[in-house]
Order: sequence, then C-alpha cells, then structure tokens
Amino acid sequence: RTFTKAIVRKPAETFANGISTANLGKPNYQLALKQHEAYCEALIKCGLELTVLDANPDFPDSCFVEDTAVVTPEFGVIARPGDPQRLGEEQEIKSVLAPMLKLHYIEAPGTLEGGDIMQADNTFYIGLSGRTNLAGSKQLHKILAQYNYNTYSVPVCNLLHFKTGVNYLGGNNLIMHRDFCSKDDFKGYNQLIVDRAEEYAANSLRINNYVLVPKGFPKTKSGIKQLGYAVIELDLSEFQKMDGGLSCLSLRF
Ligand code: CIR
Repeated sequence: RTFTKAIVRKPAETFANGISTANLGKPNYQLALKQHEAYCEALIKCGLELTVLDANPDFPDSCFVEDTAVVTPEFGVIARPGDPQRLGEEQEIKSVLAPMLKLHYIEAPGTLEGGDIMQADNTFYIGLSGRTNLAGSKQLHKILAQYNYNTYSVPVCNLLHFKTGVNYLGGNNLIMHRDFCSKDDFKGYNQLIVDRAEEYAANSLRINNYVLVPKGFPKTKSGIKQLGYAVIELDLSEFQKMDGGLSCLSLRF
C-alpha cells in the first residue's frame, strides 16, 4: 500500500496538561515543537503531502491526531475518544477530512480511538481497550465490511492502545511486545519481538520505503534493518512523556 497524504497537528502550549501515566516528568514544550518538526520532515521524506494543523490549546492531547479517525484512501471514520478530556477533538478533524474523504462516524455509546486500529493489508484489527469499547468496535466493523475489509476484535491488556504494543510493517511482518496478550491471534505473521527494555519502539511505523523508529532503541532498529527496511530514527522523548508514540502523531492515507 502506498501512502500519499498525512495530517498532523502541532503540539499546543497546554501540551503538558494532557493525559499521562508515564512518570517520565513534564515535557519541554520547545523541545516537543522541535521533535514535531523533525517528525514532519520525516513524513515528507517518505513522500507524503502534509497538512499541518495549527495547535489547539483547548485540547492538550490534540497533537495525537491518530486517535481522532481511521483513514483509508477511499473513506474516513471519525472516531469518538474514550477519555472525556479528549472528546471533541474528533469534531476538529471532521472539518479537515470532510473535503478530502467520504466520512462515516462512530456514535454514542460507542467509543473508539485510532490508536486501537491497525490495518494489515485487507484486514483491520480493532483493539478493545480502556478507550475503545465493544459498541465502537461493532460500529467500525459494520462500516469496514461495506468496503470488503476483514475485521477482528482483539483484547488489549495493560496498554493504553492496541498499537502501543503491536504494529504492522508490511510484507507479513509484525513488530510486537514480548508479553502482548493477544499474541496468539497473530500466529500467521512473522513476529519481530521487541526486547522488554525497548518496548516503546514497538510503535514503529512503516511508510512507503521507510520505517520510522523512535531514537534510542538499538536492538529494535537493527531487527527492523535486518528485515530489509530503510530506517529513519526520530527522537520522541517529549511525546513519550505524554504516553504518545510515533504513529499517534499523524493520520496517513
Ligand atoms: C492520551 O492519553 O490519550 C494521550 N496522552 C496519548 C495518546 C497516544 N495516542 C496513541 O497511542 N495513538
């Protein structure tokens, strides 16, 4: 699959007020902005045309745009965040996507965040997490079935989002935490298991000819290289402090 476009949103000055369980301290806003710029440059290097949205201080977590929608080249599904502090972010994305894609919507009582949705070729895996509930997952299943995609719901244990623990790199390759609780659902894939000390790097992201990998995880980086991918390393320390990973910072389609 080739990606041509991405949407990102700059971190807001209120960034440090976002939801976090990481215990890594307060993020440095200036550094977050720099890291975000480098992230944008990497997306451009991967061949994507970027839409860069202005920071929205009303929503401290709004730079994590991935959670607000599920997008494909043909259509988009506007999500419904499962944390009350993030509910409303999806309205902002709706107006951005409306001119580009046919849209569908997750509706109450359904909740769903894009970080729980992983596409692997013609299959979408829907993680059931603290943010994505069964009602949300059933709604997404119905929408995706109209477009002939397969869907599977899988449990997410002890992680914020499904893609915190697993990501599809293409070519049947999955990158995954050692203790990923729904591991057995993915036996048909070639599994690159990340070291316990490098778990943050399970959120690495394949875009066209590159895999974006967070900086500071050498074993994972070399594992990905051994699979034949060209790697771009990005320092994401300030986003990690807010429980955010590489994939969360963009919507790609
Ligand atoms: C949150 O808790 O919602 C944000 N602080 C982090 C969201 C990260 N998004 C993602 O993993 N897709």
